[in-house]
Amino acid sequence: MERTLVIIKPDAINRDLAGEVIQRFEKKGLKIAGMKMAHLEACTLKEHYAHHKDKAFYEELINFMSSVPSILLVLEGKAACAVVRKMVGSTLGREAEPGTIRGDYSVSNQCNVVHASENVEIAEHFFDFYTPENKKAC
Ligand code: FUP
Repeated sequence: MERTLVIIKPDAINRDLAGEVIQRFEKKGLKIAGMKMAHLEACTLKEHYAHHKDKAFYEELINFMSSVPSILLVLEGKAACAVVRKMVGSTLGREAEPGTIRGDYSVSNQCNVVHASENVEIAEHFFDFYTPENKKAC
């Protein structure tokens, strides 16, 4: 069975949407294989979003993502990565299709409710990446 990593972002926590978002994944038939709340640190996030480091929104993105704790969720199911990415919708809230999580809950480019791993390799990398042991390296 495939596993993927979802981050329920600070905007969803601030807007009390975490339960609703988690419920959508559960109702779809995905199993919660792990869950924890964690205050993601800027140094960790800088590595996570390194591919965006030259973008104008990079610093603001790091500040936003480290503003309050997020929920890290490991979801398990058949083709979990693709299924979850489809449910999450496209990156920019205003452009995301209605019916997707971002399409239903976000009109923002930055505050788009959730992050989901693109594929299994990336998901597996981030399972280890967001452990307390890794945090010490920052
Ligand atoms: P995604 O894989 O859909 O999460 O999207 P990206 O990796 O391309 O983008 C990561 C994050 O950058 C988004 F979730 C939000 C942020 N972002 C902005 O803040 N402004 C933009 O114009 C585009 C992305």
